[in-house]
Amino acid sequence: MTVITSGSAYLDIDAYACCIAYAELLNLQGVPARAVSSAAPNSSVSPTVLSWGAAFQHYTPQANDEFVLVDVSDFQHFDPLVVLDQVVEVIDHHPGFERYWAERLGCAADIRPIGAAATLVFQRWQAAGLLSRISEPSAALLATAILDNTLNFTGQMTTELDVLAYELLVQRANLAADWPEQYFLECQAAIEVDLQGALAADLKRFNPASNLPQVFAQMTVWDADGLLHKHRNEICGWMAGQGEDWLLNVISIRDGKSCLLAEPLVSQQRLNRLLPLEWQASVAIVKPSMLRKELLKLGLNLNPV
Ligand SMILES: [Mn+2]
Repeated sequence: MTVITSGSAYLDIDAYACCIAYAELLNLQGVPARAVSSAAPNSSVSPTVLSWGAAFQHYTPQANDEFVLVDVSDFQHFDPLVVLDQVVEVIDHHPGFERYWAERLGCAADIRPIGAAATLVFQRWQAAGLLSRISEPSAALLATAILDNTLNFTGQMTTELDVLAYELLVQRANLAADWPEQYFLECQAAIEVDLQGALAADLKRFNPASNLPQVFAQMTVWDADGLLHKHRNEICGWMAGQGEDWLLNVISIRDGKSCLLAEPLVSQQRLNRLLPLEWQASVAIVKPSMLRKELLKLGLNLNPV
């Protein structure tokens, strides 16, 4: 049996889609395969996505199982059910472990900088000439994973290949024209139901040498202005409880911007050294949106005074 699986902490929509759609392709090609995971989906696997009924399968380990890793290549972070020596293929878009896997697996390691791992799985379907036979749920999952991981095609890792894959997949997926908006609104609703959980789930701590605020949270929503209007007090209260130097980066898909929320003056001053910002009521707008890892790059490149 070939087991298609991903990371250990949680499944985002990209990992979720890749497992299911790649297992379907292998089965169609006569290779017995299952999508298996010990991890739970996170808020990017929205209620509508779950309603499509594509599911992971039960798994009883057998000695000669082979493993395919999707959307993960860091061997400290993959699902505990994986037997490292029995990994036969890796499909991923996270940097850092390309050489390790290339030496181990040769061309069976497909790790490339691209918006979504789902785009790489789409390319497998296309190369096999089987795209006309992909199921509706698998096409919809891969398309939604591309939307999410590319921040609706505004993220810096987005490529032409992601755009093309999405165009071809939506034709097979029977998705509504306003699906991107509906999807990101659903994710926002899930965040708003458990705001503190969402803040905690994507919070990183930096030391002062990074030139970033020491507590740095990030979230992706449809409408950042709406979120901040409704929940600003709760957010500020919770963030202040994490430290005296903090920032929340709210990525707003609707308008392709980042809202940086930082109440402490020291945090605003740190950010002012990285890029020109205008603060109004502790919020500064950055357009186009920026990811935390892009701000980190600015901080690390800053020469100490
Ligand atoms: Mn991904």
